[in-house]
Amino acid sequence: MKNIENGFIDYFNIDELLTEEHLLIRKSVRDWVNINVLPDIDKYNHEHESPVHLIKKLGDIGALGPFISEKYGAPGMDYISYGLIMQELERGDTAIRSTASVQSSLVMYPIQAFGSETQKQKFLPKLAKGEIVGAFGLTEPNHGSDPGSMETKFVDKGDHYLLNGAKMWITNSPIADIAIVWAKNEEGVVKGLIVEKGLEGFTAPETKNKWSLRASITGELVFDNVKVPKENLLPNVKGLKGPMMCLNSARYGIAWGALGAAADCLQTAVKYSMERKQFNVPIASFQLTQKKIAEMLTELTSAQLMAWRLGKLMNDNKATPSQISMAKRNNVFMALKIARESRQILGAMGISGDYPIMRHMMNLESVITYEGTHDIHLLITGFDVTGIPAFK
Ligand code: TGC
Ligand code: FAD
Repeated sequence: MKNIENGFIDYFNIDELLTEEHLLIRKSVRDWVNINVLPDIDKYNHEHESPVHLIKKLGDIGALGPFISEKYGAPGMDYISYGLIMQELERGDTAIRSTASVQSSLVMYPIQAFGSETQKQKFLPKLAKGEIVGAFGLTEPNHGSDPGSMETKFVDKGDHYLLNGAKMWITNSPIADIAIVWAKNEEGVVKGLIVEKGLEGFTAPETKNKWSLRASITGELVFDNVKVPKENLLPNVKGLKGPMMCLNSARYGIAWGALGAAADCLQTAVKYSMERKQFNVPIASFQLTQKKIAEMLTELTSAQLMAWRLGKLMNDNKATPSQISMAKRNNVFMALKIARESRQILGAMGISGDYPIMRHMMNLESVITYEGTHDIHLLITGFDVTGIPAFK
């Protein structure tokens, strides 16, 4: 089992491309996941409950806003470190990575990039420590892939903004203290508002009965004549590019996160295939099992290299949205295929909660849809190559 046993799969010695600091960060998050996530995560999934007590601990290990400036109480790390953290968290469960990526890329990033100095000072240190939880409201009941047609709107009432509308499928909305809400002003221009919990007319009901991401809380954001203080408008961005820039950062993190889920499935399958005997030999002896393993390892290795290269481009501020789309799409699809193939190697055991594969597979069915569906990302690449948008 060359290069695939030491807690993670590294067939192409990609570790040699990482710094000592990267390796240390990865090890500390890996150890943290082993202790804090793995023992109970199957139970949380069965009970359709989120381990919310882990949020503050995520802050303690620097997993909330890793790339946000130290000036605001965050770690100020590079994008490879962010990717490695997402990879390790998703090896535990996608729900934990989702919480960290929403807080980091979809809540802290827009406040740092588009917020006033007062907003940054007020919210970022608490978000970094996990003392408050954030959510990101872009998707609406009638507008998912096409957020530009959003109906949520606000009007200027002199001393406040009046917000009306609804957002749906929002990670952590029922437990969020603040939500970054994207809404149109009277001119139809998309702007971002920081909506704080407790405002009259603002509710966040939970969306129950999910068969995927069961250890993550999902809900709505409903605004019925909510008076939002004027100082809560993000002053430094307008248009759909605001939320899309947040998505660039989150999609990048997902491209790494998928590596963690995939590696966990593949490692489980390889180990099982060496131990399980049929026809008096380990099932790993069969050519068809080896074909599955070899193909999965090849795909995972390609995805790891893509994530690493994208991380270097992110660090140099050179990654394009289309490159990020390609990596998100490729790596999540790779992880889902590996989960499906690994599950087959385990036979009936593959559906058991005693192994992580089925849980990863169900989670990945959300990941392939959120942050832009598999097909939308394909069309983004098509647009980049041809210059022709095939969305409409
Ligand atoms: P289009 O006309 O192409 O663009 C409108 C404006 O936005 C700009 N833009 C971007 N800017 C930066 N980065 C990007 N990735 C950008 N994509 C677009 C664009 O340049 C333009 O700017 P300007 O200045 O010219 O106005 O927009 P469109 O309406 O045709 O839509 C394009 C499309 C379909 C690609 C896009 O809207 C899309 O990606 N749709 C998918 C929606 C999506 O990803 N939603 C995610 C919701 S959040 C979520 O799922 C969180 S899951 C959380 C968890 O991890 O738990
Ligand atoms: P639709 O847009 O209705 O798409 C349905 C199908 O049609 C898809 O297969 C799609 O690819 C296809 N399709 C749509 N348009 C085209 C086209 N032009 N060409 C070809 N095919 C097309 N959103 C947030 O804002 N914040 C969150 O925190 C958040 N968290 C989420 C958590 C979970 C667990 C899930 C499942 C979703 C979450 N989302 C969140 C929403 C997510 O981003 C949307 O589900 C996603 O963008 C797709 O939108 P939709 O579900 O409305 O599907």
